[in-house]
Amino acid sequence: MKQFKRTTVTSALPYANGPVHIGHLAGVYVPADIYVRYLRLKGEEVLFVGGSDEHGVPITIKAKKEGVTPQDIVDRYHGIIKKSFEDFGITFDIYSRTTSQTHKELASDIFKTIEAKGGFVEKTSEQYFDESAQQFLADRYITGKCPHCGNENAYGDQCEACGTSLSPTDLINPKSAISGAVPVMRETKHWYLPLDQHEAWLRQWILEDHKEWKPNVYGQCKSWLDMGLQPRAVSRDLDWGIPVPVTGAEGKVLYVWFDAPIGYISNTKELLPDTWEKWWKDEDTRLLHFIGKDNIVFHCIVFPAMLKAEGSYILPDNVPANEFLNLEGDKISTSRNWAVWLHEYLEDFPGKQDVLRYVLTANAPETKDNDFTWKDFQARNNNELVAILGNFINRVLVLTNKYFNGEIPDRNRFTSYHKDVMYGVYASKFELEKSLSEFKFRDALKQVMDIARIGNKFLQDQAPWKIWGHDNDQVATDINVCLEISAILAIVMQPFLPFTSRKLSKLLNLDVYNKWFSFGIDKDFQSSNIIWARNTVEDFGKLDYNKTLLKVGGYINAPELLFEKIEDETIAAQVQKLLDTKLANEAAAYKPSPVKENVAFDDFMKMDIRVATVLDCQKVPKADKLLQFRLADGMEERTILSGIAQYYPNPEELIGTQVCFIANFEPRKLRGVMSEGMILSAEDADGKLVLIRPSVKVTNGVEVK
Ligand code: B3M
Ligand code: ZN
Repeated sequence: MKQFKRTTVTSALPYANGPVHIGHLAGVYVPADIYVRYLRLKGEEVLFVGGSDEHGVPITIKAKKEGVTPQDIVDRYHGIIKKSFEDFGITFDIYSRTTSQTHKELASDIFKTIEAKGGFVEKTSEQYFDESAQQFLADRYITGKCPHCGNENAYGDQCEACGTSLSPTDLINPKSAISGAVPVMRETKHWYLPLDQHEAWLRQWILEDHKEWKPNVYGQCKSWLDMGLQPRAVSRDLDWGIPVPVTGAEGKVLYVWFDAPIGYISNTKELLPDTWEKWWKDEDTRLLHFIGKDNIVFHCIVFPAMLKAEGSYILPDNVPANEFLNLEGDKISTSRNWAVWLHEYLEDFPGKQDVLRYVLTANAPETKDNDFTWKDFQARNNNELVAILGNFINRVLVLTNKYFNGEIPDRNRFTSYHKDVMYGVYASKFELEKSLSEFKFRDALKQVMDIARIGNKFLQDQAPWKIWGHDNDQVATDINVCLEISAILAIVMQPFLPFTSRKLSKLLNLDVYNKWFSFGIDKDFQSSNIIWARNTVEDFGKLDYNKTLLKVGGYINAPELLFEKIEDETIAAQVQKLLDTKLANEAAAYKPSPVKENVAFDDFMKMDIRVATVLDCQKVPKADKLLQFRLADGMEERTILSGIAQYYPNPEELIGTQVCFIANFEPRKLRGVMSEGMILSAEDADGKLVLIRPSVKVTNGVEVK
């Protein structure tokens, strides 16, 4: 394998049209941050580039909806997103934006270079034009009826009801979303990247030279290539974006997917105006793109073709894309608010960034889509972080204080058994590095936990509390070994659990913590994080089977818990929050059924609707849906069966409440029981039936009119 001198790591630029959620973190930013922190730990030269993607049609649509400018939208969300990443300890060297001046210039320059080399083809085609708004319509700006499912509100690029990808001309009765006008076809010229001309080298480069790419990435590339590549338009008729920098292109901007990946380069240039080129043009630089699976084609095929056409840039060495994270069984969706937003998580779980980082890594969608559930979140916190990692560290700190007043004891009874234990720890560290080098973050995190497991088992087997007073030298040696394992944990956990690593380093009084502290970096957490990450290097280098990190005679600090149990109520509240979202979504999506044909007053009067009090209510045996009511109807009593059992799992709770029923409904026999009427319910948006009752108690038998 080629030896590189340095690594440029990019992570997808999130669209600045909404906040970021756990799916973003799990799929892209946590793995990228772990990887970068790991390289820094090893003392390697690495640059971590991030930023917001601030162009594209969805941003203009959101702006229009809110009556503000697209710039207002991106200013708002860029700030929120940047802060979320900082809060979660994502240690970008730069997080900038694609509306920066540097970016506009560089994107234009790259376009011009490709254009000058004849790397584009120009084509004229017919596209929908809105005559009243005097503009061409982006696919998203055209709505109409879906030819597949009949949904009246499908978009020109996709029907959200049935999920089919569409093109605007597929829509039946297309309408402009700007003016409501029926659009007309008009000719327009665009610049295309002729991907078909790039197919041969792409095939060789990906399918032959990069067989080591993750199977999900390789497989997607292969299927794109096997379908045959088509020229792709890289310009759009739109007024939000970077103007196409050639004459004759008035009113046209660069397609967002043309300018966005260039953002990685521009942000590097903004950070390092004099030395940026070595991160992008030197064959000794290894380029890595961390992305989600929906971005694979752009990073493995389109962007490399752009860079190749430009001619002076390196291509990615790997693109470790992840699959998707779902939430409680449903696809995460910004528009449906089906997400756990990072800023909201921190409001509900202050200081628990590492718990989320842990859960998202342990359950990362590395090879297939995965599901985030609050129950799993709780279980991993309570059964893994608290019970394994936190428990080990806490016992060690408490015992050191109890037996040695916090002083690190000597290990003069160090035996081959202790040596074997330490060997096990180093074997895990070795596996951890191997997993990270293969982008297997879940496996790597498991190695961290295995080190804690080794520690716990060792402590349990040695049981110093049983020999204290009989053989204190033995206890001293065992505690020394446990403290050493704790120190190793503080360092190897740093890429995964940076906040906990910092806390543990402080508790153990590790050199690295003290040095870090002397930077005074608590004041500025983000830069502190980077300095911190860089300064753990020394200790990672010292991690050597034959050496120790801790000095005998040094002191540790008073114990503090690293993690705390998360209670059932806390989890129930989060689940309830999601259920509320679901209900709100259903209510928002609800379309009342058409009103039925008019009825005359006399016809209405034929219906005898009355109020009664429930005397008794029970499930009908062997009938899932039926409840049997005994009602006091002001006359005698009557029995009515109603198909609402699944919505009232505790029917006895209905006793004493009032219901409305049709008294002159033809009696009929159901399951051998005569039902004398019909009880009235409303059917909610989700299909749930809810009993109708008077708002205050009324006399049994009165009529509803
Ligand atoms: N903004 C799509 C996304 O957020 C897009 C990524 C750009 S990476 C250059 O999924
Ligand atoms: Zn459809």
